Amino acid sequence: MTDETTRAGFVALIGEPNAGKSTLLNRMVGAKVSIVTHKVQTTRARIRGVAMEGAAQLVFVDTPGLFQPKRRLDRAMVAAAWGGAADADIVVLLIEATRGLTEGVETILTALEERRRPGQPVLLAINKIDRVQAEVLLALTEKLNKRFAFNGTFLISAEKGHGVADLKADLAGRLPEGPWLYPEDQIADLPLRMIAAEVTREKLTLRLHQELPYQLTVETEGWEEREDGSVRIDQIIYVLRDGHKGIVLGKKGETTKAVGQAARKDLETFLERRVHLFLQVKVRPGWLDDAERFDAMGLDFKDGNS
Ligand SMILES: Nc1nc2c(ncn2[C@@H]2O[C@H](COP(=O)(O)OP(=O)(O)OP(=O)(O)O)[C@@H](O)[C@H]2O)c(=O)[nH]1
Ligand SMILES: [Mg+2]
Repeated sequence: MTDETTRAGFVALIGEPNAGKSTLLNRMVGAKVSIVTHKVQTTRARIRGVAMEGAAQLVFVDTPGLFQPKRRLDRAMVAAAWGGAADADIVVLLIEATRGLTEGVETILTALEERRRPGQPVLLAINKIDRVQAEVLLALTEKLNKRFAFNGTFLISAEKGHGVADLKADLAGRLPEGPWLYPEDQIADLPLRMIAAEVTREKLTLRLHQELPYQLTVETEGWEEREDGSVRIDQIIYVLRDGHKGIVLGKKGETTKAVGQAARKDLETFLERRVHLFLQVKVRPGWLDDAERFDAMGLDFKDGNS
C-alpha cells in the first residue's frame, strides 16, 4: 500500500468524426468499450471508459464526432458531444495528422473558445502520426498552437499506441484530488445491453454500404442468463424502409447471419462466456424521429430540436 493521494475526474475526447476518439478510449481502458469503424459518425452517444494511472482514476468520455448536423439524430449527437466537453475536468481535442487544420477543426476551435470554462485545460492530441512524416507534425503542431491556447500537445497513434502513455500520465497529473468515482476494476459505464447493441451496430456498419449504417439502429430486447453460464441476447435492428430490410438481411439472410456471427464472437470475448445472439430486422419508418429510440441510444431527443 502507498499513501499516495487519490485523484479522479473526467476527460472528454472530442474531435471531428473519424479522428480516432473511440480508438483512443479503448486503448486507454485496455478493452474494447466503444465501437470503431473506418466510417464517420460511428459513435452516437457519450461512452465512458475507466482507466487507472497510479493512484489516479481517469474517466474517459468518448463523444460523437463534431460536424455540421443536418438531421435530428445528428443534432442530438453533436449536443451530446459538447455536453461531454462541458462536464469534463479536461478536454482532449483529437486531430488527424493526415488532415490537419480543416474547416471542421476550425469550427470546433471557434466553438471551443466560447465554451471552454475558465481554467479548464484543453490538450491537443494529434493522432494517426504513424501515417505522416515528422516535418508535417512539426508544422502542424506550430500552426495549431498559434491558433488556440492549448495546455499541451501530444503526438500520438491511438491505434499503434505511440505517445499514449505520455498523454495518460499528463492527464492523471491534472486531475483534481479526490476519491475514485468507480470501483477499481470497472472499465465501462454503459449498460451491457447497450454495449451489446453497439457491437452489432459496428458489424452492420462495417458490412453495409453508403447511407444504410446511418439509417439503422440496434436495440437489445432480451437478455437471459442461462443456467449453463451462457447468455441469450435478443436484438432488433430498426430500419427505415422495406428495401433496407432486404439489404440488411441479405440473400437468404446471409448478411444478418454474418453480422450475428461476428458480433457474437466479440461479445463472447467481452463478456467472457458463451453467447447466443438472435437478430431480428424490423421496419420502423419514423425511428429517426422517435423519442424512445433516442432514449435507447442514450441521447436526448430534445437536443435534436432545430
Ligand atoms: N493509421 C491509424 N489509424 C487510426 C488511428 N487511430 C484510429 N485510426 C482509425 O481511424 C478510424 C476511425 O477511428 P474511430 O476511433 O472510430 O474514430 P472516432 O473519432 O471515434 O469516429 P466517430 O465515432 O465517427 O466520431 C478507424 O478506422 C481507426 O482504425 C491511428 O493512430 N493510426
Ligand atoms: Mg467514435
